This record gives sequence, structure tokens and C-alpha cells, in this order.
Amino acid sequence: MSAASPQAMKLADYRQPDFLIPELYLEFELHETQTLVTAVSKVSRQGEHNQPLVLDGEKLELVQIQIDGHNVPAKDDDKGISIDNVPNEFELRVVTRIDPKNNTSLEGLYKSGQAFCTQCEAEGFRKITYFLDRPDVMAKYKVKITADKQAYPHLLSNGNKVDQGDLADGRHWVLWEDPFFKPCYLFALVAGDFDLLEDLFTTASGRQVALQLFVDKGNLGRAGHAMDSLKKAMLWDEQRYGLEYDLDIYMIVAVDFFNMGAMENKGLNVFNSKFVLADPASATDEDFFNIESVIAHEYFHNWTGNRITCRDWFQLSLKEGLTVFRDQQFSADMADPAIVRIKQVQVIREHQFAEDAGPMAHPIRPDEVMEMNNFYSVTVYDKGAEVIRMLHTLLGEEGFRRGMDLYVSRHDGQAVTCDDFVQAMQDANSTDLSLFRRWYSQSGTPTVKIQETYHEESGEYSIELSQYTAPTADQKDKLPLHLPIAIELIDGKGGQQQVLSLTRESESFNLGYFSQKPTLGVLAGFSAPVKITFSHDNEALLQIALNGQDDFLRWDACQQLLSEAIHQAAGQPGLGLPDILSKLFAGILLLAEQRPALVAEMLALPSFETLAQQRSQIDVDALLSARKQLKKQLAVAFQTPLKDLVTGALADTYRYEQEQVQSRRIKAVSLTYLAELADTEQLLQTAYQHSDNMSDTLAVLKACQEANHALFVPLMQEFEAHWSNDSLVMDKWFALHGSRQHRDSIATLELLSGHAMYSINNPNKVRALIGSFAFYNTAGFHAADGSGYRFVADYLLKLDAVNPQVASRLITPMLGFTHLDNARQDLIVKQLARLLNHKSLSRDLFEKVTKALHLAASTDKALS
Ligand code: B3K
Ligand code: ZN
Repeated sequence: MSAASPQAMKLADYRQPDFLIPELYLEFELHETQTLVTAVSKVSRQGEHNQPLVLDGEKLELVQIQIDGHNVPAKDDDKGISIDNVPNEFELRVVTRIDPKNNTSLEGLYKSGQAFCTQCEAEGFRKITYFLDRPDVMAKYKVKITADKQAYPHLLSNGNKVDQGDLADGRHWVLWEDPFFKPCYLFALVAGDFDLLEDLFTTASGRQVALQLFVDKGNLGRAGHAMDSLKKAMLWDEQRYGLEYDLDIYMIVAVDFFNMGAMENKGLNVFNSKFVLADPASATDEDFFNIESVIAHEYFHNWTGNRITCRDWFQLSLKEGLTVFRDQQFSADMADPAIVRIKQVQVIREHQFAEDAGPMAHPIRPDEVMEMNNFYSVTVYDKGAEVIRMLHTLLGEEGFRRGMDLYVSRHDGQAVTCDDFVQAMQDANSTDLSLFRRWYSQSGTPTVKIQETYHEESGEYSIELSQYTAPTADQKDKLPLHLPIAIELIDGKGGQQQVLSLTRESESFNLGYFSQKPTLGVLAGFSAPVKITFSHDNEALLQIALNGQDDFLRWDACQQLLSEAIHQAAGQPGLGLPDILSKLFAGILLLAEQRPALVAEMLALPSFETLAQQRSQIDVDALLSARKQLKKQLAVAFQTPLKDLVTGALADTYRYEQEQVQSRRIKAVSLTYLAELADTEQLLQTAYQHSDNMSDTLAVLKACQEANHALFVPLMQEFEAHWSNDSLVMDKWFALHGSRQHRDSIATLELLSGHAMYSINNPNKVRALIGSFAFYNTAGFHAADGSGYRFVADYLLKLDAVNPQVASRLITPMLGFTHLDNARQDLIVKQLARLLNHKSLSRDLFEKVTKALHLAASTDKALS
């Protein structure tokens, strides 16, 4: 990648399209390696200019190109075609030949097992035909699909089926018409032989919508939860936002080969089967939860994404941040809101803060992009959702809804910007959000420092808040942001909450008069995606944990106490169990019956990734062993109540309902402690053998794995023998092996990448085995001899040639080097440099590797 290094695109260079295509007719002659695609577009020039028509196209064989029925000369390179001197209005006919079978990038038209399917977001449509592949070009589509009838009885595309017929040679065809304008990234085609689950939904205005869920043959029994989730999501969006579905049919297809979770194509969602298929025996509570949330997310896109789409890809958070926020609201209504919130905060703290601290730091609306697929990031999605949540906090539920209503009525059918969204919120609420807009252009994690003042005599209590955002890899200068800081004050009379609006670098707030200094809880509900610096004393944290009102703050107080103890023990190995933690655990365990879900989260130790983000420099080995040591100490000290939690009331037959989920969760957390003890083999065995569902089964395996318990290997063998033909379940088995901190990690990975169920071509397998190693096998990945880094780099080189998008996700842990010791930084930099030297590195990896090496060099930690 030297001579023709990929160039970055800049938001500042956005220009309206020179041509529009309001109508498109597509015809697909489906064949494994030689699919013929005919695209007939009505094209019209926009404005006064003489620019050529420049069409995007990649990996296409051009068969024919005509304007108004005449062949035209076209200049072709590996990025597209340019045609000079075109008329103002014309019909463009392009015929291309593509090879779905050998398309391992899973972008464009490809084969997933026996089925044909497509993935066009962000820029995959250009792998199907030459086109204006940008979201501000919107067309009405008609799509005709022809294929062998026996192998592909179902031929699907967006919109409504308007005609079909049989052909003499055993082939058949179907014609689809989508009445809505859409950008080409929402186009979809699926052809295959599926089992079909059907249902109906009647909208608030009384229209009947046919719901169709297509799954691989034999999987119908695992499709019910997804269908229920869809109906819940449709009803919720009507009730919460007044938004109804708009077509007569809504289809979801589950496929095994998919680069991410799912895709919101208009009327025809394509899903990773992991986010569709579930039954008690094979799926965990977490799987059930995720399916409900992803089904809802894609459904919610129909309004926030499809009806109102993005003007350009820099605006991705317009649809993703907003839709993640909406699915978060939905999940909070469906499950335990506090637990749902804690999970979201963990994603921000473990992954988004890490992104901000590394070479790929970017604002939720990036300014510069080399490969768009690299920006489907935790920043754009999850921090994007936090930004929407802050708007919701500042405007209140009603104000936010007013803003949404205005946004929808003003922009329905358009391709718009993040600014348009904020403007609608502002206009609907007659408020000034100009300062708030900085969240869209500024990257980095702000730190908010808190100083309390209490006047013994007057009883006056005030706090000073000051904010600071450190420079990030992409941006040196930072400005103060508009931060809603929700606080809770606990005094003798209980707790009270309020939201302070910090708009300057530093501001003081008088909080009233108190006979005694109250206890302050900061960032209730995690009201802003920031880090807090506030030196609480331990007793205050204990009080918040045990007596606070806000569940998030209670959990967070536990996390702070536990984190502090781990960091201390890392500096002083052999330290005993701190008194404060004995008090904390004793207090928490008393709440177990009343609040099982919250207690389970409160008992759980902070993850290594969370601990790592709390310090600018970490000692990997010391931190790992300190965490392990504390876990053992707590297990010893609290074994009796923990055992009671595990052996308590026998569960009913599995159902995915909150009370049961909570009791399974608290048992699972207790098991992770108990597995550290010498005498719990019988308990673990019994828990495994008696389990009638995947949640309980996996809880035992996970507990044994984390504790390096001798039972792990035999139980895993038993598990494999039982599930060896079930691809989705075997992914759990691969993940347990990949993340197991063990001295033979690399040998295990090498062995298992040759397993009959493993394939480098299937992203779920790669994520399960190699991904869980790189992301979660801290000891193995960060091995001091560099073997973990080398293994991942070797694998990336192979994977990049197969599927650059998946490779580019997998490199993430190698970008988090800034807080490692110099020796490890050097080892990582060496591997990154090796990757960069590779002659045909994808644009995806090239962007990340060059940025990482640049950051390493600029922080003076480069190759020495
Ligand atoms: N919009 C898709 C993601 C597409 C990713 C392209 N690399 C799924 C979603 O966010 O709903
Ligand atoms: Zn989305």
C-alpha cells in the first residue's frame, strides 16, 4: 500500500450530487459465479454544469453500457466509470456480471450457505452495479429476480411483490416494487430455500401487516421469540413515538454468514442468525435479550434511518445514535431498566473510552473517513446514543417527543444532517442548543472534577464542577461542552435528585442548607459520557451503595470501591481483604432477595477492560493477579451466603421472563466466586448436570473457565459432544476456549482453527474464537513475549484477504496500546509495522494501522 495509498474523504468537501436517479429498474439473473445484473436508471442533471456522469463501481465486469439505447464509451478504473457529455435527462442501462459465490467480503451480493443475499450499507451497492452509491441519491425501485425454482423457491426484495411466473427451464421469477424512495444502501435481495414463520400485526390505524420470518430449514422452533419481539417493537413505536409501519409486508431473513448483527433494508431486514434464533436449550438469557433489542433496533430504523436518512456517511450517527437510543428506551421498558443501563455504561467505559484514548478517536460525526465501514464504531453508535440521551435529559420526555415529531414531519422522505436533527429539537422547544452541538464535532472523553464546600456554621452546601477534555489523536484543541450532571444528595431524610447543567469550564452550584454535610452521588443514571474525578471517602461510597436511590449510582459506588481495592492490591501484592469490602458485601448480600438483579451486578467485579481505562498506565500482570486475588478473598469470606444463593429455591421450567432471568443471574455471579474455592467441585458438577437451559449451563462453564477449575476441560468435552452439530451453540464453545487465560492459549487457537465447525469465512466463528482471544483473553493476548500480538497479526494477514471488514474489527485490541508499558507497546508497534509492510493490505486495515503507527510515533513510543 505505498504508491496508491487510499485517500481520506472530508466532510468539509461535501457537494450535492451532479445527477439524480429518481427511478431504478433492476434485473438479476441469479447464478452461483456468473450473476447478470441489468440496471436501468432514469438520470437527470442537477443544476447548470458540464460535469461527466461518474458512477461508483468495484469488482464488476462491465457487459454493456448504454444511454437512451446507444452504447457509450466509458472510462473505467477500479473505482468506477466516468461518461462525458451526457444529456440533461436520459435513460442509463448498465449490464454487469458478478461472482456471488466467491465474494467472501460479504458485501454486495454473496452466498451465505445455500442462499443468495446482499449487504449494501455503507458502500456495497457499487459491488452489484455501477451507480451513484451515496445516500442522498434516492430512487423508487422495481426489482425482477430470476433463479432456479427448486434451489431458490423464495425470491425476495424490498417493498411489495407485484408479479411472478415460471419459466420453461426450471427457473422462475418474481417482480418486487418498493413505493418509497430510498438510497441504494437500503436495497436488498435474498434468494433461497427457507422455513417460513408467518404472523400478522394490525397497526394503530387499522392496517394489516404481514410479518414473515425466514430461517434455515429445521429452525422454525427457534424463531418464535424473534417474531414476538418484532410485534412488541411495532407496538412500542406506535405508543411511544406515534410511528406506524408503512408497507403491507415486513420480512426478516436469518443467515449464517453476516458481517455484523443485522441490516435494516426497507421491508426486508437481513439478520445474522445469532440475533434471530433462540430456544431455552440453546440460547442464554443474554441471547434472548439481544434478539429483542436488535429486532427492535432494525425495526425502529424504518423511521429513523429509512424514511429519514443520512445526507452523507459523515452523518451516520443521525440514524445510528438515535436508533440505538430508541432501542435502549425499548429495552428499558421490556426488562429491568437499571440493569439495562448498567450494561450500556459498561460498553461506554470499556470500549468507547478506549476508542477515545487510541488512534481511531473521532467525534460522533467524523470529519474525515478513509473507509466508511471503520466508522460503524462504539463512538458513532453508543456515544451517539448518549448524546441523544443528554438531549432527552435536557428537554425532558415531552420536549424530546415534540422535537421528534417536528423532525419527522419536517424531514420525512429526505436525506438530512445531524444539524437538521438538533435544529428540529431546538425549534420544537424554543431553546438554544448551539453549545450542545459541540458534541457532534468534538472527540474525546471529558473529565469532570468535583469539589465540595460545606459551611459548618451556616449549613450551606455547594459544589464546584469543572470540565477538561484531554487532546485526542485526531484533535488537539478542546472546548467546554454542555454537560447535564445529574446528582443525588443523601442526608438523614433520604435522597433527592436534580440535574445541574454545566456549560462552562467551571461553575459553582449552591445546593441548599443542611444540618450535616450530605453525601453526594454524582452522575446519576450516567447522565453524561464522562469520567468523574471526586475523592469520595469509602464510607460515603458505602452509604451510596447501600442506601442510595439511583440504582446506577449504587452499582457505580460498588465498582469504585472494588476498583480501588484492586488497583491498591496491584501495587501491594498480598494485601488482605479490605474491611470496607467486607462491610459492602455483607450489606449487599442482605438485599439479594429483594433486588436480585441489582445485587448480581453489584457483586460482579469490574472487568479488566474497565480497570484498564481508569489509569493512564497499567501493569497488566499485576492488575490481573490483583483482581484474581480479590475474587478469591471475597469467595472465602462470603462462601456461605454465596452457596445459599446457588442452592436456593429450585427454578421453574425455563421461561424468558424477568424474575427468572434475575434469579439465574445472581446464581451465575455467585458461581464465579465459588469456583475459586477448593471444595466446590460437587456444587459445580450438580449445577451443570441439573441445568435444563443454556443460561445455567454456560454460567457453570464460565465460572470454571475464569477460575481455571479442573472441571473446565471435562465439561467442555461433554458440551462439545452434545452440541457438535449446532453451529450457533458451538460459537459459545469456541468463545470459552478463546477467552480462557491459560498458558497454552496459542496452541489451543491453532488447534481449534482447524476444527470441523470452524471457518475463517464465517465472521461468527472468527469473532467467537479469535475475537474473544484478542478482546478478552488478557493474559494470552498481552503475553510478555509478544506471542499474542504476533498470533493476532498473523491471523489478520490471512483474514484481511478474505474479509477486510471483519479483520478491521479484530484489530481493535491492538490499538489500545497507549496505557501499556513500553515493552508491550514496542511489541505491538512491531506487529503493526509488519502489517503495514504487507503489499495488498485492505483500505480498512490501512486506515487503522497508519493511524496507530502515527500515534505511537507522536507519543514517542515508536520503534526504538
Ligand atoms: N445499519 C447496519 C450496519 C451496517 C454496517 C456496515 N458496515 C446495522 C444497524 O446499525 O442497524
Ligand atoms: Zn442501526
